[in-house]
This record gives sequence, structure tokens and C-alpha cells, in this order.
Amino acid sequence: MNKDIKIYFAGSIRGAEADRKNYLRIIKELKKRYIVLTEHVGNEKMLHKEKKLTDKEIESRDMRWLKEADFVVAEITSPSHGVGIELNESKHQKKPILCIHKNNDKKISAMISGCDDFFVASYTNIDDAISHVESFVKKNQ
Ligand code: 6K6
Repeated sequence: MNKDIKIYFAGSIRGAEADRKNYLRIIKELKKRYIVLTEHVGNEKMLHKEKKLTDKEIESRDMRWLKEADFVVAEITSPSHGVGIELNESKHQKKPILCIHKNNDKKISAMISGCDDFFVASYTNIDDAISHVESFVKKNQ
């Protein structure tokens, strides 16, 4: 239990609605162990409220949270411009970055798998995804 550790969870928003339930399940488990700064990424109701914000407000708020985060966990099964930008920014801020993706036939971007700053792991179920996060946090704490 590391309730003082702040995690920035990144996942595709515009373009991967089908993945949201999966994000929600991961975030629900992460919240039992850590502070998740970006719960809205998997939460339909919270995202609906986000729609009231301008894109400028979203971008500056998210960049502020990213700065505040101790760890970045990105779910990269579905490609996302926003997640790509967040990953690059996290890399420049020298955050420990874990990228997780479903164990399927889809190839992930070479810009992620080819970058030494990102630790990439595949998972088959939620327990698996969480244990990747737990061991990554333990190793990089
Ligand atoms: C709700 C429904 C559609 O758009 C919204 C409001 N948009 C966003 N709200 C909060 N965070 C966002 C929003 N759009 C992008 N982000 C950030 O970029 C999140 O932290 C995600 O990790 C990432 C997703 O980017 P895209 O390119 O997949 O949208």
C-alpha cells in the first residue's frame, strides 16, 4: 500500500471509447493502492463534466498533474496522440514511465517500444496489469 504515491494514468480518450471500461477496471484497482490523478480517463461521468472545459484548460490542467505525478502509467493498446504527447513530456521530466498493453496481435509504436525511457509490459487480465504496476513502483520508488 503506497497511498502517498501519485500516479498519472494515461489512456486514449478521443477515439477509443471501447477501451474505457478496461481503463475503469484498472483505475479502480490502482486507487486501492495509490493516488490516481487522472481518474476521469476511465470514468464516463467525469469525462462528461470534462467536456465543459475548453481544450486549453484540459491541456494545462493535465500538464500540471503530470508534473505533480511520481509515476506515469500509460495504457497504450489503442494509439492516441494525447498519450504520445504525455509520454514524451514525462520522458523529458524524467518520470518513471510504465506502458502497459493488452496481449494481442496489434503492434505498438516503435517510438514507444524502441525507447529506453519507457518500460513496456503486456497483460492478459486486470490482475496481471496491476501486478506490473506494483512491481514497477517497487523497483522505481
Ligand atoms: C471528454 C470526452 C471527449 O473529450 C473529453 C474531454 N477531454 C479530455 N479530458 C481529460 N483529459 C484529456 C482529454 N483529452 C485528452 N486528455 C488527456 O490526453 C488524457 O490525460 C489522456 O491520457 C490523453 C488522451 O488523449 P487523446 O488524444 O486520446 O484524446
